[in-house]
Amino acid sequence: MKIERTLIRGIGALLLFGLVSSVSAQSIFLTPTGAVDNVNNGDTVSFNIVMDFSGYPNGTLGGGFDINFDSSALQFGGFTRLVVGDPAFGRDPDVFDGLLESWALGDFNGLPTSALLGNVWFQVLPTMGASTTVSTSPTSGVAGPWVDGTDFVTLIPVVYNQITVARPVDSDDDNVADSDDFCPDTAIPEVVPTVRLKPNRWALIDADTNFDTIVKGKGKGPKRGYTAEDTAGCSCEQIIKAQGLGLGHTYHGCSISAMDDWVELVTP
Ligand SMILES: [Ca+2]
Ligand SMILES: [Ca+2]
Repeated sequence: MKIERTLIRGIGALLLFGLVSSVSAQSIFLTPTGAVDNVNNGDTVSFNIVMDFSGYPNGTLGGGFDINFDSSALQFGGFTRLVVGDPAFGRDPDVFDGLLESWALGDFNGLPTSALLGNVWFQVLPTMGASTTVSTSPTSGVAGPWVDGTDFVTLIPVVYNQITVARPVDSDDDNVADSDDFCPDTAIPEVVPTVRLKPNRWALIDADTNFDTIVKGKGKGPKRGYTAEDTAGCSCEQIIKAQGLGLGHTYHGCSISAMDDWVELVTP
């Protein structure tokens, strides 16, 4: 049911945005059903597969294509193939490592000029780097190239596409994605404290994104801690600036109340 709803939403989106008619050359293309530029481990990325031969007056008898992905970045989840044209011509792709080979369709009466062919989905693996791609391409397998719908001989040039799937960008490397980061250009370690860190005061004084403090004598230390994630990507010096805090914080680190106020401010 979920897949069907996704497909129906996909059709609606295509009609709404006129994507089908905006592609001039004959094409078999992927269109993501959700955002693919901000993915994390375990996320599902899903693509509708669309054919658009509206620019080819003779129509097509049919043909096939492949879908390519990097299996070290994406775990193949599954596919749904819709029946388009003569069901006897339709063919499920063979699933290989990094390849769905020879997804095919055809009809002696001609295929529709534009159609949603189905959906394919993957899961983001921890081994994925900053980005990866999923693409359609001419088939390397048993399904043939795209053939003219009138003479059944002429091969039709077809355009394929490639979609980039990317992790969130964290420009200042503070472990908070740009889209969630209240403070760009965070320096770690930061210049605060300019004198020395005091007990119950906080700053990013080493290379990690956990706020540091000191424990006085044999004290137990504060039963708390803050990360750059808690502060929405802001260091003590950036909190001081944003809140207009006094010099004491600059000299000795941000107080617990300054930290708590800020965390509350930035927590949705
Ligand atoms: Ca960041
Ligand atoms: Ca930041």
